[in-house]
Amino acid sequence: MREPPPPSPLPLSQTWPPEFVARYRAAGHWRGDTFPAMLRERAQRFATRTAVVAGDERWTYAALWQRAEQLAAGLLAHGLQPGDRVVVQLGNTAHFYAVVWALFRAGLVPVYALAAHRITEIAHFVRKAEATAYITLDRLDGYDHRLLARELQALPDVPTLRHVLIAGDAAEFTALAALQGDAALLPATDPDPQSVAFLQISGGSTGLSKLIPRTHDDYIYSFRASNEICGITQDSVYLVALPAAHNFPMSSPGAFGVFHAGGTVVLSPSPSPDVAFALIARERVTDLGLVPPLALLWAQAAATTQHDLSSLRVLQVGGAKLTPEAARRVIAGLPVKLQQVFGMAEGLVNYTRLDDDEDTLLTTQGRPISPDDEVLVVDDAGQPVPDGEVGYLLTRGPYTIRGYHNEPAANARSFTADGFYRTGDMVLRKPGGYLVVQGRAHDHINRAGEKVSAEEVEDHLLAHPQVFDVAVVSIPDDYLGERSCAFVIPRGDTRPRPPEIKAWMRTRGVAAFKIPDQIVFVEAFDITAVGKTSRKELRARLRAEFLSQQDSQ
Ligand code: OOB
Repeated sequence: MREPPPPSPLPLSQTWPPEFVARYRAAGHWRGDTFPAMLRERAQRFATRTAVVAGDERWTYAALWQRAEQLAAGLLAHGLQPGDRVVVQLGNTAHFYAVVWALFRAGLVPVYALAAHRITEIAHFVRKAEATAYITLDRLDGYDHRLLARELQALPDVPTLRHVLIAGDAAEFTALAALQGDAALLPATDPDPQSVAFLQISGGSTGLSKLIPRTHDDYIYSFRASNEICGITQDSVYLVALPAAHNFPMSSPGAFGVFHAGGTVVLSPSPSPDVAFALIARERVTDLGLVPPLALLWAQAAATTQHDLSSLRVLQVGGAKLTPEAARRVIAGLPVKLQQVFGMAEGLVNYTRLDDDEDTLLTTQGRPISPDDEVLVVDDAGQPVPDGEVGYLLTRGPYTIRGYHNEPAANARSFTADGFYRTGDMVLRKPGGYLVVQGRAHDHINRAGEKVSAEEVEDHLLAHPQVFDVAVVSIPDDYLGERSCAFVIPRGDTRPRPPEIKAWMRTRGVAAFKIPDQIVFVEAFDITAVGKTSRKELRARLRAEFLSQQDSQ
């Protein structure tokens, strides 16, 4: 067998210009922290405290570190090399933290996939990251991830992939539990604090998700500062009810904030109140984050629950817009302090502060973490608009990336020449710097916090033999916030049925949340007299027509 090419080293492409590096260091934001050093130090300092609770597993900090060291040594002995990228898909299981801690300890670079991702997304991440390994588990939520691993290995165009490692029953693959460690291989020194620690996944507002390179220094700053804002201490018991691999429950302040403080992270296998309320009562959970539809569901379920929720201190809601009325319902239904969180995996995170007045809490999405977060709200011409007027949000700061990994074309679009990230969000800024999110500039669907690119879904549907053309739009939805609707012009005389199209989409191996919620057949798209229309205009018109028809019914 031909030796696959070695993965190219990850460039330190996220270096901020020297004057910014100097500024962020001088301000004390960047302190030269690294993940392996932080985790080692926490494991010693909080050795006997409980770090992770998941199902029947209950690990102290010392036990988690010991597992991580063993696993790290095993991965290196197995042939992975420091700097290699590793796609990790472990859902909300204790394995997730053991593996991620191990990857940091070994100098390997995690690429965080969501449990919902399927072959199309996983293969894309492996290619873009030039990953050498995929770590997953045997089964999760009724899906056998070894099937996905087999499909991945059979692909002709993932030349860097050499290892598939499985937590649980590994079948023909290597079992994580079977790895034999060799501590001598473990890196003796800590990485450069400004090197890339991991790759996070973007919401993908145009086309496929992009990879977000976050450095040790920048990310650790973001959750250390979040801890102060959110009041996370070693007494915090934080419930991960959203997907653990998502940036919100990972770092805002999330599990890593809690590890930094020496608190306890409790993993919920599902965000449903039935499962989570029992865990809250049993573990005396104090803090957690939810997306708006779940927060509303929880507020309703709390009215009749038998479980004791009195330990709850702060409920964070973010990922999608929480309207003032929804915020009122959440506050009325749950015995807890509400905190709005408006963040993005690319960096910038805004929080309402715990002592904000009720109006701020209900009507804004908070203000940035850092005094060095620069926020610009601009018009179509890129000119700043006055406070109180809606514009495009641009940002730059000590934990906001300067570019996606391996995406020169997208970087030219998504970042200004002076390094501001174009978030794609429309906001208005209030005096005092609080932001109110108004919507998106790009076409994407924020489906209960899961971001779906209209373009990506259209691309899939266009591959269907009976689809002539398609436009995917977001439609307001009482439960999800937004749902996706595909307007389809069929090809030929026989119209496929919507369930057939949905089933076919599933065979494309994409995350289930990308399958259109609704499919509407149309004869033609009403192309204006000019004869040519942008997809953006087309989507906007279809959406407006659909909504006005709904209103008149
Ligand atoms: C979080 O991160 P992503 O990367 O999945 O999505 C970011 C996008 C934002 O650009 C915005 O469009 C939307 O999600 N968003 C919100 C929001 N929070 C996020 N839109 C309205 N109101 C909010 N409160 O979603 C994320 C990352 C860290 C912390 C929290 C959320």
